[in-house]
Amino acid sequence: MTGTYRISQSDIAEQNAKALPALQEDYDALARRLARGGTDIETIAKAVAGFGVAIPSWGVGTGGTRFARFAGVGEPRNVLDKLEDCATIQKLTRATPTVSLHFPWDKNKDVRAVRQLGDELGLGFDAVNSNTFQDQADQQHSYKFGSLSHTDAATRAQAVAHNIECIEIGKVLGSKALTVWISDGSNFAGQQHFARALERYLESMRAIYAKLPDDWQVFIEHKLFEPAFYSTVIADWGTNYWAATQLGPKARCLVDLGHHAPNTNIEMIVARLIQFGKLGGFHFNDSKYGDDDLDAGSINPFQLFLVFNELVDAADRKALDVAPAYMLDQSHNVTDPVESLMSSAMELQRRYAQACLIDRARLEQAQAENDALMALDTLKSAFNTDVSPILGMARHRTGGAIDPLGLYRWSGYRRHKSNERPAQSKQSAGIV
Ligand SMILES: [Mn+2]
Repeated sequence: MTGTYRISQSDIAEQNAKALPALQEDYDALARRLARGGTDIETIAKAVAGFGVAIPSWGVGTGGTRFARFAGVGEPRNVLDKLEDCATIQKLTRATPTVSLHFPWDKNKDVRAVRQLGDELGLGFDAVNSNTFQDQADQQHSYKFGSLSHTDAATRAQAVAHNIECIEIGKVLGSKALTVWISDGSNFAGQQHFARALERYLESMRAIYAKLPDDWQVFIEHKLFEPAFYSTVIADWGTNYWAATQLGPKARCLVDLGHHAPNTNIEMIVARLIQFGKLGGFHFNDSKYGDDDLDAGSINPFQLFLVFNELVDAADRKALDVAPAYMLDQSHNVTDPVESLMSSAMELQRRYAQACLIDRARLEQAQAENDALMALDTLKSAFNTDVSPILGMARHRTGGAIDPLGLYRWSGYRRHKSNERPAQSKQSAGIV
């Protein structure tokens, strides 16, 4: 069972009342400034209020590296505790209305009870994630040398069956998508036949695809390295696009920002996938070196802004036939996961709001005239605008906290949870 402590709406109202006068003053000043450029602040505030990103259930626990995991206090012990933390993030930020579950990590005897708690907490369920990158205690065949692309047919069949089971669980939850990431690949030149491995993958994916309900999608996630360090079967967006195209209209590509080589032009990958009608969604995070799973926008906020520039541009041009699914995918090793997830969700809102501020006519003109400097200046002037008052006002109007981090710390939520959730000795260790 979940704990009893919850941050109340009256706590939020009480704290917001103190912060509102200053917020209103800043909001009005920004409204006047934006109006000079012909932008109505209310339009942006409404867009921000409608923005939502899914919380990954694995994100509310303390992560870890290959070396160690340093457990936090009051960590969620099961999927129900995780939902409780996700609901807290949503209550304060109003930017995270859904949760993305991961199986078998989030397995519960009673899936309906999970759905019911979600309903009670006002949380929906985004894509379900399968896991064929580690062996479970009760499984017959090992994934040591791969899963959906394994050389052994029985191992592939087991991995396919697991993905189909995820779809079945997702149906009960009300999910509409399955995210598939495989760790399949090789560590030695010659270890794997590139073409045959990809063919085997596609055959497995076809079996999974055939079980997707009509209104579902499957998101394919590519990653260039790790845990396989020489080659991965779905290494890049090109392979991802090819696989999604082979499978059919319900298959789309998922872009995890950390799954590319450093300095890759991710915003252009996003633009390409939009143009080709195959962008499915995102796993937002940030990185300095590889798949670091750092908090979104903590290293390269401008890149995040440029990704949203492509998304807003596509939405304006009506180039998106389906709204991409936004999910966070981060590992929190040194921070309180609730705080990191709140701050990442708000970071996405910030870059989204700024992307909405871009003067598209001015940008288009600069592009037509090959005025490189003015093109960048158009982007930079939006990026340099402090949209904090818009974010705070959007939260206030939707019942969230003007200052989520401040309110969270003031509430002592983590302290309450550390009493309700005694530390468990059998916490899993290592990277997730
Ligand atoms: Mn990911």
